[in-house]
Amino acid sequence: MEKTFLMVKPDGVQRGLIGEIVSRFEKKGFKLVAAKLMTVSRELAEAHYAEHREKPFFEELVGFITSGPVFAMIWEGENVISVARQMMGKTNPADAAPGTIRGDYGVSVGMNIIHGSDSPESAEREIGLWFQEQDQIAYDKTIDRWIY
Ligand code: ABT
Ligand code: MG
Repeated sequence: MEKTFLMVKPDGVQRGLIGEIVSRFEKKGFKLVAAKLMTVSRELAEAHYAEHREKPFFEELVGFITSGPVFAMIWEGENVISVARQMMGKTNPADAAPGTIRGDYGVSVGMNIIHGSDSPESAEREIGLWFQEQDQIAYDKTIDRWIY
């Protein structure tokens, strides 16, 4: 089953949106596999955003993601990587449809509340970056037979 890395960014944590965001993915039918509230080191932030290292907004990005605690998660389910991205909405909340997380709660591209892996390759890379193998909990949910 597919897994993705999702993170409530510092703005989402400060605004009290952890529960709301977790609830959306739970209700959708995805399974939470790992989660932790944590502060982000500069080293981890730079590794996470390595693809943006040359971009003009890189410093701002690293500063933002290290500015307060984040809530890091691994979620599992059929097509969870692309479906979670759809549930998050477009990167710029101004373009994100109502009903998506960014569309409902975000205003600016710099503080867009949530991160989600954008491909199977980035999901694998980010899960390895943010979590240890033993952090992942394998368990069955009896409700799954009504979801799949
Ligand atoms: P992330 O989940 O943060 O990776 O966002 P997403 O994948 O939707 O968008 P990308 B393209 O990966 O943007 C990464 C972060 O960079 C910010 N950004 C992006 C800017 O501030 N200015 C820009 O012009 C662009 C293209 C938005 C994303 N995160 N934040 N916060
Ligand atoms: Mg991205």
